[in-house]
Amino acid sequence: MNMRVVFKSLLFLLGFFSVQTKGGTEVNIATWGKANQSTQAYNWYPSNALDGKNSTCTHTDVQSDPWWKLDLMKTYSVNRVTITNRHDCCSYRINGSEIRVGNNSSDLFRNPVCAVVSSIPAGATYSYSCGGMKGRYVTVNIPGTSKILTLCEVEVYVIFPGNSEPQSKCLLAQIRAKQSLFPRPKCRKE
Ligand SMILES: [Ca+2]
Repeated sequence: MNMRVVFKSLLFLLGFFSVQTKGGTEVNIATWGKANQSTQAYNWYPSNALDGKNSTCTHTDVQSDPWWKLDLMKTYSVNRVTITNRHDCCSYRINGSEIRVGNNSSDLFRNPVCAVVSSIPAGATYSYSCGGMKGRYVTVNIPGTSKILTLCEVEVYVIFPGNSEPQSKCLLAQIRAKQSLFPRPKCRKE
C-alpha cells in the first residue's frame, strides 16, 4: 500500500468518525434561502448577508423595528445561527437585536426568539444556539425607534439527517461531500 492510498484512507476514516461522533453533519443552508429586509439604504442589499464576504453588508434606513428575513423555503430544525458584524464602523448598532425562528411569515415578531445579541465586536462572527427550533423563516430584528440593522454575514446551520434533504442533486452532493471530506461543489441558486 503506497503512501497516497494510506493518506486517502485516513481522510475517509476521519470523515466517517466526525459524522459518527456528532450524530450528523452540520450544514449552513442560509444560501439556499431568499433574503428580504424591512427597508434598504444605498445598495446594501438583503442578499449581501449571504454572499460569503464579510466586507459586504445589508443596511436598513433609520426606522422603528428594522428587520432582515431569510425564507428557507421549507421548515427546518435550526441548530444555530451565526452573525458577522460590520467591521468599519457602528458595531454597537447590532446590540439588542433578536434572532427569531418560526413559520409566521407576515408577522415575524410572533416567531419565538432564539437569542438576543448583547454585542458583537466590529468584524467578529458570533454563534447563537437555537437548539433545533423549527421554522421556515430566520429573522433578525432590532426592537425600538431610530434603529439601523446591518448584517455582513448570516449563516444558518441545520443537521442532516434530521431535516428534509433538498431535491437538488447539487445540494445533496454538497452535504455528502461535507460528510466525506471530498471537494464540495458550488451550487447555483435555484
Ligand atoms: Ca456579505
